[in-house]
Amino acid sequence: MKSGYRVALCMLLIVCFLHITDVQASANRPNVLFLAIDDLRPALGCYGDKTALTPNIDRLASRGMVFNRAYCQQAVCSPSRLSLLSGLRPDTIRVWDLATHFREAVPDAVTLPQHFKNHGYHTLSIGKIFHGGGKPAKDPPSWSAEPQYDIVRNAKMRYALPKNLKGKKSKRSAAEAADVPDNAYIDGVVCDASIAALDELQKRDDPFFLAVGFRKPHLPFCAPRKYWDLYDRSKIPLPVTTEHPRGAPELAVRSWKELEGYTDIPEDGQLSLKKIRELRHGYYACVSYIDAQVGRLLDELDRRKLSKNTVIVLWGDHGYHLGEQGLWTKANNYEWSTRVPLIIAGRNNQMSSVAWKAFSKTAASQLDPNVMFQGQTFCSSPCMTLCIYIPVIILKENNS
Ligand SMILES: [Ca+2]
Repeated sequence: MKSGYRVALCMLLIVCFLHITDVQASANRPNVLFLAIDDLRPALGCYGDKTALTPNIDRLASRGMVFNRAYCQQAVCSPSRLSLLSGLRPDTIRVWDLATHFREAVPDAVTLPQHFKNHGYHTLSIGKIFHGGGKPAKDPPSWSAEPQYDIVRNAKMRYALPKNLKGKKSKRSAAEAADVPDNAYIDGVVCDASIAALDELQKRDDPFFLAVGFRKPHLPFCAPRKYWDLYDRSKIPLPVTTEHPRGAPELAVRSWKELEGYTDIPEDGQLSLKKIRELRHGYYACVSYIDAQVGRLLDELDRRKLSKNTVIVLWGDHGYHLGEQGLWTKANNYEWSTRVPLIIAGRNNQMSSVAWKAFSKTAASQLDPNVMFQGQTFCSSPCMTLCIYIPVIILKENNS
């Protein structure tokens, strides 16, 4: 796949939203639930993963559009997130690390939530959206209210087992299974806060853009035991290949030193088969834990009769290696680390289906992906605008 198309898939998300909101600005404007899931590769049933138990995200996918060839801009949290949220490439916002704020290079950039805010939406952030710490975690122009749980440093929200609550370093065990409720960890707390926020948001006259950021399945793989118990560890497949690609340059197989430093990970990084199995089990347990939180939000939208007027987007900030190719975590350019889940569920399935068909037939065949697919450049092209507007107009006519 050409690199430009990788950029295009994430940009499509933004462009669809921008133009949908423009067209419907004076009519019936949908709410937006924007779900960011940290370090989630497409380990989901709806992506054909036969191990993953993700009934709720699969339920969302069944009424939306699943993008099978979505790729992040850079397989690192902050560059990926800030790129998607600004609609600009990492090279443009000059963010390739975890410490730089995009407004240093592009102070006047209009982010996705900021655009909604500028067009009459109430925008709210709960959990990890821009980034989980430091300067990049904050962007006041994007939000109508103070973000909640955007930076969390409390070890008690990260670990639950007594042995892991001891110590001062942030890295303790790389995984834990504890007999605790969902909100013993941060993501259950974020979900609780999001459900509470919906109560307030529904009372408002203006539509909402609610961004909810879950931190699992990012390391450490800590989840309530009931999600571990969904899986038989011995039946979770091992990595198909554990060798570096033959002939690959050393730089290409250099990965993030993220797993190292946890108390149960050997200093030399050589993992036993037992530990590999545990980590892969832990990742899937965390995916199911997050799936349950997504299910709670979907149920709450249904209960409040908000589903019919809420566009839902679910995306992962980058992919992940769980021992494949001898690599762990992210920060490399192989498929496992760059491919992401992206699901857009409109108020009805027709919206996303028609929009995607128009995009793929009209735009992708006519444009130079190396030039067109970036932020405002992409949006300002009459051709691209047309191909997005057409399905929106059709939908508007059908709905009127
Ligand atoms: Ca991440």
